Amino acid sequence: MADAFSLQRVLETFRSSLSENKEVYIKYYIAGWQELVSFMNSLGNVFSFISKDVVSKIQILENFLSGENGSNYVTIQSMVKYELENDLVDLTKRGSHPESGCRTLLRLHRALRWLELFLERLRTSTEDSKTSVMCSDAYNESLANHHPWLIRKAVGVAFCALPGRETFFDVMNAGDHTQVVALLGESLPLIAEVYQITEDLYAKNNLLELP
Ligand code: 1Q0
Repeated sequence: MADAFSLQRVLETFRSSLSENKEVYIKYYIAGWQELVSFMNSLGNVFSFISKDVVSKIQILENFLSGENGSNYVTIQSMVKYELENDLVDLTKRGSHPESGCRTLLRLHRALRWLELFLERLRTSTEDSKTSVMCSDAYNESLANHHPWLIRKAVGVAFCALPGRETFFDVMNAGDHTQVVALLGESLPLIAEVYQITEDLYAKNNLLELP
């Protein structure tokens, strides 16, 4: 199957998202998320409320990118500069710009931290490790801090429906366990780098708590 999910492709997309001078291309950043969404969809309907939210955020960013001001949305850096300079971001409470590129990307950015923590757990896990535990530990350490109670509950239910570790390794389509672990070891610094660059940029501009 040519278009089956593969960890390799996720890795390549995130790799393409880094420019030579360490800016992050939105086009590839959202392409990486698109790959992860197709993976999530293959896990079943319990996850559709999660993937729907990711898809709508990808769509918002895609619309900016293909819109008339698209040239300002080429990188996360240019987007932040453009939206801030033109007062296009609701900074303290939701107002006339409830769906700015900055606040939309921030949601994916926080989720990327979850992904990094989860994949690191998967990489170092042993045969009897439970994916639901790895997932929820990673979630509690990251995204959960930004979610209200109801969502945390729903997410908890979804985690119980996760396939086991074996299945995860299989669907990654990256060979046997040793090869998957090696590829994860290769991917994680990259995901961490994209995450850190965005984190620093948002911190510098005081954007980490956008409503
Ligand atoms: C594979 C299992 C997936 C587990 C996902 C864990 C994270 C759950 C987060 C769920 C939140 C969904 C409900 C919507 C919440 C929104 O309110 C919230 C805030 O947005 P807003 O507009 O209301 O302010 N949205 C978010 O926080 C965005 C959440 C995105 C979650 C993305 C999870 C992506 C998971 C991808 C699959 C990864 C598979 C990993 C293994 C593959 C190997 C590379």
